[in-house]
Amino acid sequence: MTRPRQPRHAGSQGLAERLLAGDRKVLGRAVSVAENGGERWLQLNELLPIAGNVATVGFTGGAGSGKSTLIDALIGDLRARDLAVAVVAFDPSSPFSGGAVLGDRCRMSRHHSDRGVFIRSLSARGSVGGLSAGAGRVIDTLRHSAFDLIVIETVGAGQSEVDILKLADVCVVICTPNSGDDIQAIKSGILEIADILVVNKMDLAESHRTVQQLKTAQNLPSNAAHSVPVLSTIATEGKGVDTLIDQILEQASTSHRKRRGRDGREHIRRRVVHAVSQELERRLLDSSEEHLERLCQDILREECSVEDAAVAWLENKLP
Ligand SMILES: Nc1nc2c(ncn2[C@@H]2O[C@H](COP(=O)(O)OP(=O)(O)O)[C@@H](O)[C@H]2O)c(=O)[nH]1
Ligand SMILES: [Mg+2]
Repeated sequence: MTRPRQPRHAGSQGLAERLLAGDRKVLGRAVSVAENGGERWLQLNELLPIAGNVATVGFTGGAGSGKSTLIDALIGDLRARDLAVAVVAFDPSSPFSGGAVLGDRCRMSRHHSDRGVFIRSLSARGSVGGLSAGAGRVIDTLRHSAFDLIVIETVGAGQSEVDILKLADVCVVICTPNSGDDIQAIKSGILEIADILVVNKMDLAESHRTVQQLKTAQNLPSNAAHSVPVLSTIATEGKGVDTLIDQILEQASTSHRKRRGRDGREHIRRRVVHAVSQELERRLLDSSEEHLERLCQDILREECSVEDAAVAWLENKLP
């Protein structure tokens, strides 16, 4: 399929070229363009290949389960393996944005001065069309960068977070001992998309029991089709992180196609529908389409509501 032509923008051209050439200095700008969406994003996106190659791993779990601490330890280990990593945190309380939560500022600032590490916190605010649409654009953009792995952090709270995790090739769900996380996770449908379960805070009491419970649940005949590894970590001490990375990299190398097949279609459909509505909005706001003008007049004369007008306009257009 050929892409519809958009007017070229010199800035977008340079940005796309540098991004594809692996220039990390332009990443912040490219991510902002993607996050904000709109015309600039359409121009940039047109210049990028359809699919990027960088593998993505999503981390989710309750607030305070240790996602950020674990990702921080992961960054250290990946760098020791000479692998470059980009982190996108969709978590308003994330220390990546707050800066002060982790306490260990030296460790974080080491990452910040390291060109092999890119960290960005995003919020729903400012992103056109909500969290998951903005996330999709940002992750698509990073997939064209020169990193070896993209890490996504989300609090596993709602549908938009589940949507974000579906963008990831590998999904890691973090539980903590005795917190009822496992039950919450099942409720929100997160476990269905987990590829790896991690019990973090193994230094706490009852941790082995939690691991055992999750392993038992994995082995139930009803779960036979979706049995995933259960790993243990102590994020604050970096324990278990090496094994977790091995597992992530192994799954990332094989799971891209699997995920696209499993739930990719529905997810892509959602994104296409969203993109259609964005594009429609852009075109309609710029046009003086006759039927729309007439409906606006009707609303002003209080002859119909905005909702009635919207339905009337669409029914006139759609088959
Ligand atoms: N005891 C213990 N505390 C941990 C561990 N991992 C993280 N924490 C602490 O849990 C708190 C929340 O961690 P954070 O990474 O911000 O959680 P997030 O909200 O999931 O990103 C912090 O005080 C961490 O120091 C662990 O393995 N053991
Ligand atoms: Mg966090």
